[in-house]
Amino acid sequence: MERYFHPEIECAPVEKLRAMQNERLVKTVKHAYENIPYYKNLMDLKGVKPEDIQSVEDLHKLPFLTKDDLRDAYPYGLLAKPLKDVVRIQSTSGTTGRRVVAFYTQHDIDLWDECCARALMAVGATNEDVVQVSYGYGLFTGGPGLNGGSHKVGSLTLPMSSGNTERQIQFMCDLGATVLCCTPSYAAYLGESIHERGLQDQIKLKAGIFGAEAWSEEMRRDIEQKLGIKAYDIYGLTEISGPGVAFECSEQSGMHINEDHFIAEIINPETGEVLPEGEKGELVFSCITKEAFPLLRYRTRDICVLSRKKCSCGRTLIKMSKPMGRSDDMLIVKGVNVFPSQIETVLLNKGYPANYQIIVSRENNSDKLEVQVEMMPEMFSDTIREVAAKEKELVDAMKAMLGIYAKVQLVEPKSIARSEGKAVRIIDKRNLYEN
Ligand code: DLL
Repeated sequence: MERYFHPEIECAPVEKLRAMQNERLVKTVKHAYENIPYYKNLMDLKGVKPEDIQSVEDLHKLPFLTKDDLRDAYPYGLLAKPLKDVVRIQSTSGTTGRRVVAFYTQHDIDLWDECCARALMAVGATNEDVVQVSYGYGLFTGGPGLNGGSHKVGSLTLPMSSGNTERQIQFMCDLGATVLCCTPSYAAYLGESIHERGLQDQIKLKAGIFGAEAWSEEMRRDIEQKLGIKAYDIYGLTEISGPGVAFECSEQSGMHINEDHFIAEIINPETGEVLPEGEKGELVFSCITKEAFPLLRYRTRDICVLSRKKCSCGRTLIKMSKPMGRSDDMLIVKGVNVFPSQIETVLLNKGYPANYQIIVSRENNSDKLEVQVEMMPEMFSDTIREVAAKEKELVDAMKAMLGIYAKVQLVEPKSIARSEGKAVRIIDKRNLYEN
């Protein structure tokens, strides 16, 4: 039996949803224009006034927002509420320039929790379930988001956070966890670890909600088989709230977008032109219920397809495909967002030329990041020990910049292939996206 957290919305006639979106969009544009000087300026530059936006049809008139705007306006420049009304921040990894800080009023947290509650109920969770949340807690949105959703459903919530696999498995067995929330790579790793310990029979899991990084259908089958569960996808990003912007239902083919809170568009990433439903392009979101951080036409850089085809679960909310790639060069390694420019900054700061290559692979369901850097010619006569010390210095600097370990290998000068056009900086061997 299909379960819904808010059936009147999730299964509402499309016209009803559209009317709700129109009303909320008009309100949010006015709110953003009046309370965010940075955004008012962008609208003024484009010659758009709040009155020009009367419905979703007018959305295309608004300027786009990008990560660069978030950087320019860091930290408070896109905040639409006085600090006294704001109760929380969440953030992505990365150093100041790349870090995204999102703000929430209590109302914003409540609606985010509801989005996650919808995702949990869509995989069958009820107040009789035991939900193990093994996403990271803290600044990352994964833990707090699913934690809030689980509370809303009334499930017993295990706020495990990530890591400490031994303890994860012990709690899972002892407390009889029935729903697992974590990254797909960690789910696969947990599955393997449970098998290694011969504990399959003690696991009561029936479903899992996995997202925050790309994963293939093959990986889904692997996780389902190892953990004896149904594995569902969940999508979101810090800028827009966190997990629960979209979630999978029993059909397991694409994720329903919570359209009463977020309007989705697909654009051509080169030209910014809005593409018709069914065409592949970059996903753009407008938040229409948020108070503190109501981003409008935010470019996610995720490439996907939208579809309003009838879904067997009964929901009428539009669906997005699994992301099929990115329109920028961001990598997600061990769930952490990594930009090649951060790696380049470390190298340049340490005096290395920008001749490097980033190699990402996955071994035993765990991501490995390696950076090959050309030595400076004068290092050529260094002893092995001296080279190792320089590699260690770079490893430490990368760790400080990225927050994760990257193996660094110093290679001979001129040994990294030069390209005639755009440098090929990234070799991603993981084949994450299925096109
Ligand atoms: O990853 C929020 C989240 C937490 C989603 C837990 C799902 C579960 P960020 O760290 O801001 O937020 O990273 C957002 O991660 O633009 C996508 O590129 C990628 N991403 C998120 N979910 C998926 C998914 C969280 N299901 C960025 N499949 C997004 C593929 C995903 N990529």
